[in-house]
Amino acid sequence: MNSSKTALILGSTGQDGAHLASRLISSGWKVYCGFRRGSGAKTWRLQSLGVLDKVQLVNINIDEPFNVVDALKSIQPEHIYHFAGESFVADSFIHPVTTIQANALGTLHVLEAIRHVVPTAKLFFASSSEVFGNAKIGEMLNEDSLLRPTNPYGISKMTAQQLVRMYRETYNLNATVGILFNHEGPLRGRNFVTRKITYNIARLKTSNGNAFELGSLSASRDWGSAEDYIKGMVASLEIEQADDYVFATGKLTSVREFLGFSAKAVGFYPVFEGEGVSEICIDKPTGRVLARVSERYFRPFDTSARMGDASKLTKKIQWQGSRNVEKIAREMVFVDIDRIKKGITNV
Ligand code: F7E
Repeated sequence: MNSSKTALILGSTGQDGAHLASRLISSGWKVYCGFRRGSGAKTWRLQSLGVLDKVQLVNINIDEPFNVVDALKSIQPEHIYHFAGESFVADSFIHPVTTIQANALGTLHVLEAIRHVVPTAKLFFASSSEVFGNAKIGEMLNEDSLLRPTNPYGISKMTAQQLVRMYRETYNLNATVGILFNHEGPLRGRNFVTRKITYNIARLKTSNGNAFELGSLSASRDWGSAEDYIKGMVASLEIEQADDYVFATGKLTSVREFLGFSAKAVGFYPVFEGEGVSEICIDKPTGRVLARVSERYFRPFDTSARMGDASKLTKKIQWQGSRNVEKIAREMVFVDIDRIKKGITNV
């Protein structure tokens, strides 16, 4: 038990923040959950994991440098996990300035505050596989792969992760970078494609509702489990020396396949007909249309399929995922069915 240790999670109202808070609480940490004013209502994730009344909620806006300084002065955390900022890639094309400000400048504020207030604290910074942009087909990406982001979000994360490395090398901060490939679970927001699919499949299974719309079904991602990745993040901060680590499964799955897994899990028999924007997913025995493609969800430029090589992390902490993508889809769709049955519609 680490009963005397204090952790601060910046950006605690999202999927990762909630899983992390729960994990740290169960290991005896005192946990401060930073959230930005306006996201106060999003404590449903902490609540659903049963930790809302066990953590200290604290209003921290990383856009405000002195707000971070004051928070660190009063909390004096030993471990800081930085998840705060913008996370929806598609929106970053619409809000490039906000994205760069929140993710790049916000991270700089966090680093400066740590350097001046708690220079011996350990930091975990959640970066993203979007820093790699369009990698070569079949290339396994690792900590030394070329960074060539192709959207404002990727550029903001690349800038932030380079700042973290710089503060590690220049000011000797114990700052670790996690380069996280997509990671999913029932606490994902509905704007991300996996949860959009499982929520809608659950809705169609439990009602006579209409088909839903998706963007490119051929888009592929290296999808892992959020809970598994959180386990790895916590373990990575237990390593004495800070470093960079890729979190990934090394396997690609298309949106079409993820839709297939989710639909099959609840007893549909999904088949795909047509091509491109005319492609539809049908439940074969009933002929019911489950999903259609709509150009509305195409991105100005979608990052190509990328796979990560997590062997450095695996070697260091014997880390490995406990769920494959089919299992993740199954777990997510059944949680969504359960929520609908209980009348929980606002998450
Ligand atoms: O899209 C395609 C879409 O929005 C996945 C974030 O955690 O991982 C996440 O970013 C793929 C893309 O995640 C729809 O075009 C098709 O190819 O779930 P997503 P993302 O953009 O990969 C990275 C590593 C992060 O760091 C981010 O913070 O699915 N897709 N149809 C769709 N995507 C959405 N959202 N909606 C659709 O209807």
